[in-house]
Amino acid sequence: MPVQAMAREMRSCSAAVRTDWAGVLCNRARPGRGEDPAVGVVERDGSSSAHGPRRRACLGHIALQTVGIRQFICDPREVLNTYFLVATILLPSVQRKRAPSMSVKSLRQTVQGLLPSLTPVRFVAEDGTPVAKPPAGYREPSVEALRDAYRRMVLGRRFDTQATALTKQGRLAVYPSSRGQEACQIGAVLALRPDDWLFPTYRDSVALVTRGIDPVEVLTLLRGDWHCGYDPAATRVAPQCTPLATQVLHATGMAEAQRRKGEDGVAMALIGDGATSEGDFHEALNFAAVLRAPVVFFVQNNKYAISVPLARQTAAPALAYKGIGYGVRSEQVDGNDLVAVLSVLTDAVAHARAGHGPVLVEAHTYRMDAHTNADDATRYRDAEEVERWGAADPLSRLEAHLRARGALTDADAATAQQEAEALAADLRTRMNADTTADPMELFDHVYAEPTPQLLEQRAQLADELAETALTQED
Ligand SMILES: Cc1ncc(C[n+]2csc(CCOP(=O)(O)OP(=O)(O)O)c2C)c(N)n1
Ligand SMILES: [Mg+2]
Repeated sequence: MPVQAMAREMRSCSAAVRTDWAGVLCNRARPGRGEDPAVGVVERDGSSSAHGPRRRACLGHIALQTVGIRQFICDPREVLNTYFLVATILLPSVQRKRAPSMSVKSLRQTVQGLLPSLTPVRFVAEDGTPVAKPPAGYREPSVEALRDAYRRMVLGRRFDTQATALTKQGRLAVYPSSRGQEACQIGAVLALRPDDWLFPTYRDSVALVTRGIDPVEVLTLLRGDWHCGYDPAATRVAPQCTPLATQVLHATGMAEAQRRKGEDGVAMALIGDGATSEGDFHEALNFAAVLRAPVVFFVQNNKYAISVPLARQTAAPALAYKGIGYGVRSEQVDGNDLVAVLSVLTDAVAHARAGHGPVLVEAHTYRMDAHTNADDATRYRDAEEVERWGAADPLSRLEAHLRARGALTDADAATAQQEAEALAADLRTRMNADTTADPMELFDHVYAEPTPQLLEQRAQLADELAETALTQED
């Protein structure tokens, strides 16, 4: 029966019969099989069941479950959309990608192509000297790119210390410092094109400043006076994400959407070491690999998830190995070596942009400050460890490297410092001004249609504000 005729019939059916129709549609999507309403029925709540002699769900049904399509039974148009999705997109791609059985040789090649290097990729040693043997397969960024990165690192570090100071003055509710992670923050942004997407976490404010977002707008969320200070669509930077790992799925979805629209944009998700234990991280990797979505997962392994050290978070030899089980090409890099981070991420972005699929990069770095200003890190790590990592500081390393190459003078360093001081002074001035936010805006844009509870709370706040205004008048 043609699909349009099915839709006409379904409109006049009861919900129970529509449920069966969905099963028929799923079943029809099964390649090489005829219609059989007794097989593979999707229940109204989205769960699966099978009727009849063959008690197994059909391929179309499995595909639907795989892409997370549930609750599609009640509206015939949704059923049709789903039918088209399965029949025209998913099944052909499943059939196309079904791997013929691999020879041991090609299996070995495939696995080797996914594996990260045994030790983190590094170009520059801690004292700024180039490593004896430059990593094979990676291109060193130009001196101009490194000089630009240095300037941005100086600005980023000054922004970070100023933001921490603002928490002490009560001008910022909370600030998660990324001191020590500047090579990651800046390397990530410099590897992207302006039309690529960035999906940051709460710790990635320096990356946002590097992307060119006004520092006051960057801090708006952490100031607590508006939902997101900047325009994600204009900047192609998603709001900073606090629920761990959710942004990794968003990035994958955005990357896949760009691919389907025929655009060559890439999405990069920034993520912490602890968040790689979240289910969302694994789902995103799996989806991205199956769909070959142009997304780069950039893990900043700063050795702690608040107070939980890495050794209590994972038994993996390195977090980069989490990619290969899903078929995601993976790499690990010295996260305090800007030269290496920029080189590896530029390569990863190019790989994703060329349609070769997602890449997972783990950067080995260290969170020099506490988790946030509200945390006391001395309770769970010793000063000796912090001091050891201080010697691997990414900013002084790049500076020493550039000076040794004759690519940075005292005057250049002083100019960058002056610019950083001006940025900090401007940030102080503007953050010290009282905000003009309307408290009633708190309820806007939460849901498309506000819930009764939200309306009640809104009314309560309006009453309280009106009472306060009256008291102040008296
Ligand atoms: C889903 C979820 N669970 C728990 C938390 C609480 N939480 C906030 S930050 C954090 C630690 C995350 O560590 P990591 O991923 O290593 O990132 P880092 O803070 O080190 O950058 C936790 C557990 C959260 N925000 N979201
Ligand atoms: Mg961490």
